[in-house]
Amino acid sequence: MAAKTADELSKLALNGNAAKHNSQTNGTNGVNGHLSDQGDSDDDKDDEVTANGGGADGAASGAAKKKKKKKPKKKKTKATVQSDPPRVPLKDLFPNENYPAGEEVDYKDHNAYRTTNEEKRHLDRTRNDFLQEYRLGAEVHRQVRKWARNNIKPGMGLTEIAEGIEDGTRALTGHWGLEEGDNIKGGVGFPTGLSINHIAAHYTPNAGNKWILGEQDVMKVDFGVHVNGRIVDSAFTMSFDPKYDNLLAAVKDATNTGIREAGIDVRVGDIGAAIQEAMESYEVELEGKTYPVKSIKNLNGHDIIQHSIHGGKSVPIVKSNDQTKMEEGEIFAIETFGSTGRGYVTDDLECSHYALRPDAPNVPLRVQSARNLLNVIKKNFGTLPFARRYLDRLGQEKYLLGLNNLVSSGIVEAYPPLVDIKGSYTAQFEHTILLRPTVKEVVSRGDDY
Ligand SMILES: [Co+2]
Repeated sequence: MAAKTADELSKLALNGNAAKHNSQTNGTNGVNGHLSDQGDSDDDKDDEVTANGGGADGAASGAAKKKKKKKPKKKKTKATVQSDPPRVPLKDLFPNENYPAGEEVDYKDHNAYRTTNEEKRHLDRTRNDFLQEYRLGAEVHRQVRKWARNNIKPGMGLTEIAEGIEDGTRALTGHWGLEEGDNIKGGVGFPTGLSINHIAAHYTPNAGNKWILGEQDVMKVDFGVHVNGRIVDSAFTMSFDPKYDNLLAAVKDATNTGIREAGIDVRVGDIGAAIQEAMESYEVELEGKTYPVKSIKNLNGHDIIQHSIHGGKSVPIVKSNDQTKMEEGEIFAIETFGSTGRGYVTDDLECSHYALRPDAPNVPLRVQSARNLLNVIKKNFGTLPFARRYLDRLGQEKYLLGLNNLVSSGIVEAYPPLVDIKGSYTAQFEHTILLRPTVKEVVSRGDDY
């Protein structure tokens, strides 16, 4: 998910909100969610059928009995490879819970000592409670996006695509999110962004959406996985016509530049300058016209804190005087957006993304449906972003009045789609990085991007 630079109007409304977010560095909900041990995958069910089915009836022959003895088969056999579509929980594929590390990068310059420093190594070991959760979430992301990248084709509906990604995420984390509180333990970290062409971010279908992906479309796929509120935020761009290759290459290069420059004590404004330089060294030719690729100047990367996708720090993607430094232990989503348009986004289209604000004011709600809905949101999402579709699947109906009331009361924040000018094309790549005491871990890195 992207962070949009507050414009003057919303700055007023926010009323110093960013500072408040920033001071809140610990998780808000403190849910102790380890993965449930109850296997609920299709896979388990199939095994159940095999184990119980086909047994001999009352007139069992000796042969049948003998056969039974001959097969002291375990009740369940665990899958050792991921299925297609992905439905095997990762705890079955990694029984020792040793999830693969991301790309570990040594710090540079005056921080190079950290790699071998005994004190930092100790700190890394004692503060790594979140590391396995992060690595599990990242492996889920890689396996789900492998399916997505192999299977998403023009002609598919956006709803089908979004549900495919979300069901994969739910199955692999082992959290289908239908029982109260389950989605706070793990599962979908935020709504699946499927933003096409001039739409840069925060578009996901609402109920009844009929949008079909086209051959000439450029689609940003931005989805989140969380385990115990540790959100992996990573995105890529898909296109089906090679004419967009340079646009995608520019943004991939820009994001990798941001990842390379990021580190403890680094000023975010300097990262923005490096990102912009990489991004704007590209151009793209479309229908005989050459377009410079621009960094979208009011979209940013951001820090992530437990259960909150935006912690309060921003990572600009253009040159900036922002002197804010990255610090040890922080987690950042490094995301960049390139555009053939203005390089500036505004709110447009129907909203689908929402999140309970961590600093929600305690105001009396006169609308009954708003009170009920707030209860549902708190119990199922906490401060994690959610989509209208996620309310639908929980059986909520006619909630729009209540939802809008929560937004206007400042309790829930709406994240409407962000668009550049019509006719332009935008692309995005994003990774989550952990600024561990000893190394920078690009936890969501895969062999794809
Ligand atoms: Co993000």
